[in-house]
Amino acid sequence: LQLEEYMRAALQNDEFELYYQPQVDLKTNEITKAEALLRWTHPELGFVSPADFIPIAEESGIIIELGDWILQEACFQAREWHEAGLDIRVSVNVSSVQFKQTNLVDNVKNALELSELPKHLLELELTESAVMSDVEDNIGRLQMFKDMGIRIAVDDFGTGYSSLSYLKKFPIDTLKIDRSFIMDIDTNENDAAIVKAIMLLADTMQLNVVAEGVETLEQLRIIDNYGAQYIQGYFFSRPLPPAEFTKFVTEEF
Ligand code: G
Ligand code: G
Ligand code: MN
Ligand code: NA
Repeated sequence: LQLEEYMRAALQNDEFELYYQPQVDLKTNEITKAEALLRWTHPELGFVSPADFIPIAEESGIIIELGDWILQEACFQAREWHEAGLDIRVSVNVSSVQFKQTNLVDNVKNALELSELPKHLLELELTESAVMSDVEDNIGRLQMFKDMGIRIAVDDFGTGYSSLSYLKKFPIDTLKIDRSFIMDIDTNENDAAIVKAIMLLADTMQLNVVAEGVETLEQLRIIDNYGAQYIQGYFFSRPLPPAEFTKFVTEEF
């Protein structure tokens, strides 16, 4: 309950920040996309992990207001990069609670209008489990975003219960392979087989694949060998504050 109050205050006091983790395109060796990741430093508690406070934000409903802030902030940042000649598509995590909310389409439209961000530079990231509950409703919901020209990625792919027959009905663009499958890919044959299977599936369905959580050169080599195009992970970069992200993309990478 205390954390709940702290979160409400944090929204008022601008304690939240977005960091951005680059996704590298191995084909072009360029960074054209970034995942926005929420960071919170409380004046007394210090750094609080989103893994700890997002569930509370969801239970309390604060995620609606917080989610709106995240969307707007990410759109403004991407628009700033766009203005500077840096076209970075920003991928925003949308909680299942936010996704079920009927206002989400309006809020997304609003964020795009206020920021004047070209629509193709926004991607929404939904977990596999969020997408796979209420399948028929979600197909309609996702189609509304598609019709607006926004991209959709399925996060944590492989950890939920994807019915493959449904997957092909979903108007989505990208599968993000969960990092639990990448972690031991060099030693665990099952994980390697799962990653290969996901990539084959994505290829057939003409979806992009992002391999998440690539930390080592060995993991990168294996994934590259499987034909993976997009890589996100500490091997290239941790999530960075906006100014450091700009520097990384333009000077260091
Ligand atoms: O960035 P990090 O690994 O600390 O994130 C931990 C968890 O919090 C991840 O599951 C991630 O998806 C979630 N998370 C981080 N930022 C956001 C955000 O902006 N919105 C939502 N809904 N979840 C987020
Ligand atoms: O659940 P979601 O996929 O949105 O969460 C992404 C989280 O994974 C972020 O919190 C990010 O900090 C974390 N992350 C990104 N790359 C790596 C990595 O290479 N290793 C580890 N351990 N975590 C990572
Ligand atoms: Mn994500
Ligand atoms: Na993930």
